[in-house]
Amino acid sequence: MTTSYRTVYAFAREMHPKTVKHDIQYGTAGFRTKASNLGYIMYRMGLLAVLRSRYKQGIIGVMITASHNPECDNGVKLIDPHGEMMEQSWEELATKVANVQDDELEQTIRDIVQDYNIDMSIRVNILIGKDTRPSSPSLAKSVIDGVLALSGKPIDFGIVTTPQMHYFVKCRNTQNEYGVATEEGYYTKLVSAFKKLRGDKYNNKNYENRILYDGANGVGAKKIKYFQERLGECLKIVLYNDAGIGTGKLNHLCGADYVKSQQLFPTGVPSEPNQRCASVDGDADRIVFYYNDENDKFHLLDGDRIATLVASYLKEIVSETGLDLNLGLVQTAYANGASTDYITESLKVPVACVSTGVKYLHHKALEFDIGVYFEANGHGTVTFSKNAKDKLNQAAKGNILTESQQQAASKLLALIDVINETVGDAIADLLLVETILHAKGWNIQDWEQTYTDLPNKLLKVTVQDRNVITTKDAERQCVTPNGLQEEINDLVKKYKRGRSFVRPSGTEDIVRVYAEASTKEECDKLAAQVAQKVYDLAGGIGNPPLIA
Ligand code: G16
Repeated sequence: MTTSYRTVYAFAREMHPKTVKHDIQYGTAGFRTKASNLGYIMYRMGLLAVLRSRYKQGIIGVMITASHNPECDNGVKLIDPHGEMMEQSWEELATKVANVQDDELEQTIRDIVQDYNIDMSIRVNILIGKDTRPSSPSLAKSVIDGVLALSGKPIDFGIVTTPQMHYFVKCRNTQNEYGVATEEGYYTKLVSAFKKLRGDKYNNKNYENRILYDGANGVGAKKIKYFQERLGECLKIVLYNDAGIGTGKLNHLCGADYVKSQQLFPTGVPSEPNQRCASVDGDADRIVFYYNDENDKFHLLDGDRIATLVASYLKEIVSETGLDLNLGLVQTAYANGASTDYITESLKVPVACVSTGVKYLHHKALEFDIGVYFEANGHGTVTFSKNAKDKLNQAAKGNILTESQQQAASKLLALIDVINETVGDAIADLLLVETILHAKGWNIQDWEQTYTDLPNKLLKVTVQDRNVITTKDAERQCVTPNGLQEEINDLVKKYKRGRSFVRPSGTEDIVRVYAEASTKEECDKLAAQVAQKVYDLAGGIGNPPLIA
């Protein structure tokens, strides 16, 4: 088979011409912007996926989603053969391919082929998935054109969650060793492991097997139905926010991002006192838990809470197995200070802090035998090294350990199958949390009582060019604009347990401000004051932030 490069420019010129003058960057989770500006980017990512696939000699995934963003946005990210986010060194290439002029595209592709010594005769399959955004089908068509232009074979998985796509890619590349690369295979793997761990006793002490589920009016609402069918009475998932495609309701006043960033109960879910609820985001790769108490006070259990729950449980089981496996936890600067104290001081699990973006957390987690990573926004999972899996498999089978140690090893092996190791997966994480709460006999209040969060606040500031903000030290320190970090330091000093940082978002055209302090009033004030400094020193536009 030979690939003709001529179609590359012809397709671009006739069907997918570059429509945006300014450059767009491969951000925290790929390209993300107004859907109407993305046609040519999608086509070009189809081209790049084929190059990456031939270079890696493995199957590559392309996911079309803008996750937590509003319905009018869309985005695209590439998934590497292990089911992970595309290697960072290729992000620059992606940005280059996305931004060259149409008549430079063919040469850019030729240059990459030459520089990376890519064998263009290799037959490759590119898996394509999309969320429920109305713009997704036509954008998928553009990706397919890109794949075909370089003689790749597109395989369309239709509407799926982002973590399902990561799972499919990994399954295909491991010849189904990781699982069967179909939706059915995914449901079967997760549900069988969950049921095995739960056994016949659906409730346990304070734990009740009922949860209210906010589907964010997205793909997470569609796919949870397959779990409802399979789980039945074992776990009663009551679905809310399942509006039709194109109703404009995706992530609107609901979903994990809304609940976490606004710290509010979502619309569309009934408020039942002390009832455990969960919200996923628009592509179901994040989840947060929450409840309203009898006084209608809202309580949030976010990604930090999930991380601590999971790490503490894994630590218990690992010690029951008697095996020597190192367990570590990875967070970002957004992690609540109280959670980090709890992990280091009470759980005595080592913690690493990395920049925002699952790609950074995932890679750090791989350094441990068992790496738990979660962003405070509810995006995370657990990774297990080959060493850990080998030891557990031997322990579960062999006679070297006591019976209780063998049982613990078998339990941990089943737990691995409830987890989607490739990326944060809201539904797999839901099943994991439910498994742990059930095992501990805990209700959501028992879970919450493990430590007390410091009040915290997230704000957004709109500036002319968010790239004027640069950071270091896992985004905890601001390098430019000059003087901003000093101003933040001066403000933080005034508040007990004060902490604040700013960073440009990689998924929205804004700067994010995070603050925490010992009281809610002080935290709100600190956040607003830091936001004002960003507005003043980083070229704020529109209305200045309000100072509480
Ligand atoms: C994506 C990334 C997350 C990140 C989030 C917000 O999530 O996968 O790792 O935390 O964006 O990023 P930023 O603060 O740079 O806008 P999602 O769920 O939107 O795909």
